[in-house]
This record gives sequence, structure tokens and C-alpha cells, in this order.
Amino acid sequence: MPPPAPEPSRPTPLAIAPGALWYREALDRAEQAALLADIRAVMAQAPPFTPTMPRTGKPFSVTMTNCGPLGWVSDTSGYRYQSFHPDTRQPWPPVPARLLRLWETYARCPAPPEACLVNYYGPDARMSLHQDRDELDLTAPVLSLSLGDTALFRIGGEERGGKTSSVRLASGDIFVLSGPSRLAFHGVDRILAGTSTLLAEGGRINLTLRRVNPA
Ligand code: MD3
Ligand code: FE
Repeated sequence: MPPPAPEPSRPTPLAIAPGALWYREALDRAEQAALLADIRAVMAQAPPFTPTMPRTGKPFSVTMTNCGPLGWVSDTSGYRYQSFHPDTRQPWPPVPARLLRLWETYARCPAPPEACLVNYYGPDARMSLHQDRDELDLTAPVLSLSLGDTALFRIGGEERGGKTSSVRLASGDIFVLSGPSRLAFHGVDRILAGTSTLLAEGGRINLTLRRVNPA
């Protein structure tokens, strides 16, 4: 048996809820800029689209794109993961290597992520309280990386209407959701415009790395 590969070191997280680990200021400015350049390249290949609500067709205030073998989409037929961009019909671009390294360091999940959802929030965008349960494998962690303006993020429990707590997710913060928090209700109440200079156009990009299928 070969010796196990050494685990890359990571800062000590704050536990917001059981299984919800917040790594504040995990990435310095240079790392954030390098990740942003990787995501700009993804967006050039797979332009952000405006998803719509399944029943009503109401547009989201957030625009989205994806990289990885699978991407999350929403339209009048429903929420789902699919292997191609809904407008261009092209396969999603691969997950940049730098992001795969973050997954190895912070998610500590033996299987690679299958989907990386890229959300863009302009100054007035928000995301209402929801659960992420479109994945077949709900045991794998989800890793979130924030870039740009700070978000007022809210997280509750597994039941809608329960008590919630709020944290400000800033540029360079990493949030890992696993175990009991994987099915927690969560959302973004608002974006605090002008809190970061990372994005020239302002606003916020959030990346979520996910498994979809059991390994
Ligand atoms: C808690 N995105 O894409 S990231 C989403 O800031 C989403 O764009 C938010 O909710 C954003 O679905 C929040 C932090 C996050 C991501 C996934 C979670 C929190 C989560 C899954 C389960 C519980
Ligand atoms: Fe979510």
C-alpha cells in the first residue's frame, strides 16, 4: 500500500451550523484574481443565461452558467442537471484546475466535483430561501466560493420557517456544506454594493462545486 497523500493545509473554519464550515478570507487577492480570470474564460465559452422559475416562467435576478461534466439549469420544464448549455447546446467547459485544487483542499471528498454552478449577482440580485436537492447524491459536500461584493447570506435548518442566522460572505470566503447542513434552507438577502473592487463591473460571483451522482 502506498502511503496516503498528505492533506493540503487549510485555515481553521467557523462552524455556522452543524456541518456548515465558513473559511473566512481563505484566499488572498492574487488567488481571487487568478480564479476570476479562470471564471471569465468559462463565461466566454458558456455565456451566463437567465434561468426562469419552473411553473411561472418568472426570470431569476441572478444570471448563471456552469462548468464541469454537468450543469444546473432551470426553465419552464423544471430544475435539472444537464451536460450542455441551454442556449448554445455546447458541452459545459471543464472545471479549471485551480478550482479542482480548492475542492481537494477544502471539501476533502475523494470524488471530483461533477458540476460547478456560477451565479452572478448584480447589485439588486437576490436568491430566495431554498434547499439544494436536485442532486442524486446528497451525502457529498457542496463547496461555495465568493468573489466580488459581499453578500448577506442566510442559513436555516432543514425545515422552512425555522430559525435562521445571517453571515456576510465576502470575496475570498469559502463555505463548505456537509452532513446535517447539506439540506439546510439558505438564500442571499442582498448584495452590499461597493464592498469589493475585484469585479470591475461590480456585483458578486458565487461558485458552487457539487457532486450530482453517487461516486
Ligand atoms: C447551504 N447559492 O447556488 S452559496 C445555490 O451565494 C446557492 O450564490 C448561494 O444557494 C450563493 O444554490 C449560496 C452557499 C451555499 C451553497 C449550497 C448550499 C449554501 C448551501 C447547499 C446546502 C446548504
Ligand atoms: Fe443553494
